[in-house]
Amino acid sequence: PQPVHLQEYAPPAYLVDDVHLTFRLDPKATRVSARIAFRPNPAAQDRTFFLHGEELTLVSARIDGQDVTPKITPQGLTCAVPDAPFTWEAEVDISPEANTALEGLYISNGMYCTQCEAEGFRKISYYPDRPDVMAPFTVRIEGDAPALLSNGNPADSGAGWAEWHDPWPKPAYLFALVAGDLRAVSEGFTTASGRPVELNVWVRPGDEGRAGYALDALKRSMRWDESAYGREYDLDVFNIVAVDDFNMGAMENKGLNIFNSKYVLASPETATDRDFDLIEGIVAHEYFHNWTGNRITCRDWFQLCLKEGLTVFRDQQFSGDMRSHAVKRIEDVLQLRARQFREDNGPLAHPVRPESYVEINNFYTATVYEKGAEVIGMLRRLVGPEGYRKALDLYFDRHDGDAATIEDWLKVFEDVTGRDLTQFRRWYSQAGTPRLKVAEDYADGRYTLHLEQHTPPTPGQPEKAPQVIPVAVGLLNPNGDEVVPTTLLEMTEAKQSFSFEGLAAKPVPSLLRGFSAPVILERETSAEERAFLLAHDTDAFNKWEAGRQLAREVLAKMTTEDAAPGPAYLDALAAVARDDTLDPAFRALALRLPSEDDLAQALANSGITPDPWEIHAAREKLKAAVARHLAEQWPALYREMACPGPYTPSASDAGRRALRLTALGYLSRLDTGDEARRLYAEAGNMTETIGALSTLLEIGRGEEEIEAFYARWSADRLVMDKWFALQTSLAPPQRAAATARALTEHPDFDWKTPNRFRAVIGGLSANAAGFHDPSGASYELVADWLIRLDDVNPQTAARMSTAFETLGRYDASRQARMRAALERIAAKPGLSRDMGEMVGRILG
Ligand code: DPP
Ligand code: ZN
Repeated sequence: PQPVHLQEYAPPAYLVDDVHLTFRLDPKATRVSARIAFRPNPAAQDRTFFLHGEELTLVSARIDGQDVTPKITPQGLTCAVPDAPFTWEAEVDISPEANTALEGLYISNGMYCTQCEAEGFRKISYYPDRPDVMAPFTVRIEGDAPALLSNGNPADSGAGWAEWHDPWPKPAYLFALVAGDLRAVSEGFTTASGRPVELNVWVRPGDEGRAGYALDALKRSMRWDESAYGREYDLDVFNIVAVDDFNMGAMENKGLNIFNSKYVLASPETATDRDFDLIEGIVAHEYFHNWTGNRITCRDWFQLCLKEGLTVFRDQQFSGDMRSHAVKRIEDVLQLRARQFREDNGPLAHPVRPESYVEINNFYTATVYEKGAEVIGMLRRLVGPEGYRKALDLYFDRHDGDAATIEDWLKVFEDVTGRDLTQFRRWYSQAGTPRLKVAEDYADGRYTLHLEQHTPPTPGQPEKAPQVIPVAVGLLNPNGDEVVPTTLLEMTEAKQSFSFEGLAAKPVPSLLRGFSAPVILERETSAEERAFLLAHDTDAFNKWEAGRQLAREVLAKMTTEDAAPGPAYLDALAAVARDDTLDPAFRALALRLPSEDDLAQALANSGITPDPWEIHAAREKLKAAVARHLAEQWPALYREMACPGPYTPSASDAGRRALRLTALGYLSRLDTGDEARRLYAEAGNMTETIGALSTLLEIGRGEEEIEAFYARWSADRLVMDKWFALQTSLAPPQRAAATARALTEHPDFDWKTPNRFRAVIGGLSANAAGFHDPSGASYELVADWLIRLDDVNPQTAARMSTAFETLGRYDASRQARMRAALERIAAKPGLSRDMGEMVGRILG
């Protein structure tokens, strides 16, 4: 398959003024009739009339009422058309039941549902399926389900049919249809200017009791977007639907968001604090797309970060406002490093705005989303909150109704602030994580930081130019007092120095406060200085970061030299554990060790070949050492952090539970799991149940509890996903492959459901030591299942091939085995375009 290039963008030959669709629903043969008003696009050179269409059976086609015979290919059709506005009518048959790829119209648990982003609409109707063709849609659904839903406002309905009208012009990827036996959990909302809106969360009968939190998160998101961005909702209804079979997290279809049920349904008994947190963030994310994505959409798929980076940034701000900014920032950076830095430093590295792709579904990545959000955070830091708000106001004003580009986006910042963003644009075009090397000197009251930036080569980009790096810095004196508050240094050169005058003593710098740029800081410093910052830094992120760096260095030494953990680290940790002036959620984060994959990444970055089994062993040893060093504190902390009263998912209670469960984790290294077993037996909510169970699994116990959990929850699909994922992700390295294999033979392993597949196979890939079993058993198992899934659901299969993206880090023997597994996938007859591209890029 040929790649598509950003450079080759050409405007659409025909524009659409109006779309009418009628669906006569049937599992095997749904008839879709389309009536579309086209007109030649004056801005286009080309006059070829081409409509995308895949896996459609054309029944009839007419232009202005006259039958026509289009020329059909597997990708779409062409037809001779008038050189003037005309009406196109076509009927096609499609088979939702046969659609296992979950793209287009498909059936999940007897319910009809769609997913059109990025290019699924072409499996529903012949259409110019590209985001720069926007039109109002009217949709009629005929079927015998209690709920018949589409985008926009309800227009009319009767027994067995319903009509919807969406007045806002939209691209086809935002089309949605849902039909099934669904119940609405509803509430009213009035926008700032007084528009009444009906909010509905649609769930399967029996799930009504689990929709409340999503509804509440939706109302808070709507209010927040009004006050933080001045953006109001623009239809009479807002529908959210929960569906069990879904490739992604959720989808922002206009007025009809469709969610993976995992990110909607929650009750204290079945969902963890983490689930509640994710539901809040994802409901907000999809809602915020109404302006950043829907009202202003993307010109083409290369501009995906225009809507995703911005919307992630917005949902991060929202969650920070709802909870704690410090904790949210730490969690976001943890994710960024775990997923995006990993991607950016391997064979799949690509710019935030990619310049070519074979299959766009492969570019819904951590780089486009999370690094895309970091780039916006940097912009905001550079222009300040007021400049940012003004630029956004202009963006909404100037581009409402447009399919826009990154150039449009940056131009509003230039126009509002007068800043030249030419160099800043490199953040969109250069892949790879910049390294920022720091040296310093001090003499006569003058302290100078010498900064040097360098970005390693990435596929297709051997040379990199210097980027604009906002470096937020504060200085502390040796007593721990802050002598220079946070100052923003703007680095633009490859090498640059910044001085601070009038300092009485050599200060301790706190660099890259708040993680002010997505870079890797390289600075030689002592464990004592890190411990000092962990104790004294006023910047919460850097306080945590100091502890993290310390832990990483201790772990690296333990892994490569078999050294014992030094007192600087253990004492600093003890101080954090004891400090009840600190937010419990922050303490929990500070007391947790870096993940095994984080350490592998750090070792690889410093030129050492990581051995996942040695890392695992060292981390276990460190856990035991921390457990012993603070032996007296864990039981007390565990007791004190118990939440009185009934469960609430509030940030403060969740923080206490997180600290309590962290204490339990260490405690269990000393009491062989007695306390965890007690908690498992008594737990009144899923957070504690999972906390106790994972603690037991981590120390190689919990067999009885795993059985009991199954007996209690086997009828609950979302809870069972947890049961599967825990076992594969926490299996001891030697047993991981066998555990996963056994679970794939379990009668409840519904492998065609993406959530279940991800729980088992994704759980194994997330078990760093288990996945990198030196025998290659896990590589083989994952490859077998990716090959199998590829026939059924290429999008999900391809996404999960990223398990192999770290190939280059490891020893020759592991590399050879990973390579063999990938080559076996590559050789599969009929390999999908999705998987072909991924495996090809990973193999290089
Ligand atoms: N656009 C969706 C989201 O990021 C993903 N398909 O919310
Ligand atoms: Zn999104």
